[in-house]
Amino acid sequence: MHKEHVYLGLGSNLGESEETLHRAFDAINNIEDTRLLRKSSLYSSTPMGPQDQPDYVNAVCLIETALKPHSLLKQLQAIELAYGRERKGERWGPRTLDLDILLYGAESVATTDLIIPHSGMSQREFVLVPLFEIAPNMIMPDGKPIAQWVANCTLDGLRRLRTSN
Ligand code: ROI
Repeated sequence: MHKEHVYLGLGSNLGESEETLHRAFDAINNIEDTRLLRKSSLYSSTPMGPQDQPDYVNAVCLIETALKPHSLLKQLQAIELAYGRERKGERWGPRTLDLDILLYGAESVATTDLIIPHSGMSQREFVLVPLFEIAPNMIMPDGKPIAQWVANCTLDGLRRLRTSN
């Protein structure tokens, strides 16, 4: 069975966020034909976008999966729903659990419901720093090393949580 290496971003800023992310790692590992290979520490981060919401807990993980991008997306959305995610139509509002496909092997996807590589990645320290932790030698879609992307983003507001991993 052909499997791809896929990086996922996790975020939560409602409820017991740290607990939610730990359980989400387990849920991801239980997706059919999918195995969790590596997970980052958990990080606390100030909200990007509207500031009138709680700080986030963020992390990333590396999985190996035989699922195609849209099948994987469906599984991730089911996990989000299982953790009480409500889609209120409010853009960039708070959420109990957000799971994003950041990179899917070397593939690009551009459909209305799914864009890979994830479009916000390059400016998001709460994605790049945990990604750098688990993949320090990664070459990004523009051909540059991840260290360079990290060096170009603002790191204030991001804090590694010692309780994790
Ligand atoms: N801000 C932070 N710090 N972390 C997130 O995961 C996150 N997710 C979002 C928006 C609302 C853009 N802001 C975020 O979707």
